[in-house]
Amino acid sequence: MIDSSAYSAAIFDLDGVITDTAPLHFQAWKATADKLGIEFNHADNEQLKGVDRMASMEFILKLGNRKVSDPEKIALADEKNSYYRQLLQQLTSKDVLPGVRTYLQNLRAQGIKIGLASASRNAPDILHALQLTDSFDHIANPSLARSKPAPDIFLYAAYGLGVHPENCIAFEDAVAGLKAIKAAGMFAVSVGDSTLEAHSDSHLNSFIECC
Ligand code: B16
Ligand code: MG
Repeated sequence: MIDSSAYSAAIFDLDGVITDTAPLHFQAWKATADKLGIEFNHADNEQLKGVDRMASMEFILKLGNRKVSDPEKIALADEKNSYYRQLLQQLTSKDVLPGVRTYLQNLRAQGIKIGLASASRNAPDILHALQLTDSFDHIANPSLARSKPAPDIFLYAAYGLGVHPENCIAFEDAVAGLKAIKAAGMFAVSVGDSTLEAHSDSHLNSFIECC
């Protein structure tokens, strides 16, 4: 059981914690990989959780032992993002993962500040589609942050909330993200796959356990 009342702020990763966009990322990256003639499967997609867009593009090119120019790489990543954003149009408030909405309401009722620390540049639009924008006090901007496992995005979220990192609890579904939380000096909670427990201070299979 997580005792969030011991903290002044709770910071959340988005993809895999608040909602599951991994299948949509997979569909869009698969289209890019197919176009390049590169084999790309679900296990490969798992490696991309918490990894930012350009690093994901580079991972796929490396998978196929392919080299392309920088402008071509950017064009391919932009094309993937356009397709991903089309797929995001199917997201609704029903796609919030079980227990999350109630947990966010409980945190707010306890006066605990709520922040978002996602690598996704699409995060504000995803929160809007999920009808969760008003549940967050601050959304950290990933564009100036070094990628997870660097602590930057979690530190930006804490700064935006005006809370010292050691008074923050943070939730993640990816190893790189859990490393980022620990590097930021926060209490790390892994969500989902039980193998993540090795990298966190506490584990939740689902937020249903908090309701
Ligand atoms: P975008 P998170 C991450 O979000 C996803 O896990 C990862 O698969 C994705 O490549 C990354 O966002 C960037 O997303 O292309 O939308 O900017 O888990 O940090 O919330
Ligand atoms: Mg994630």
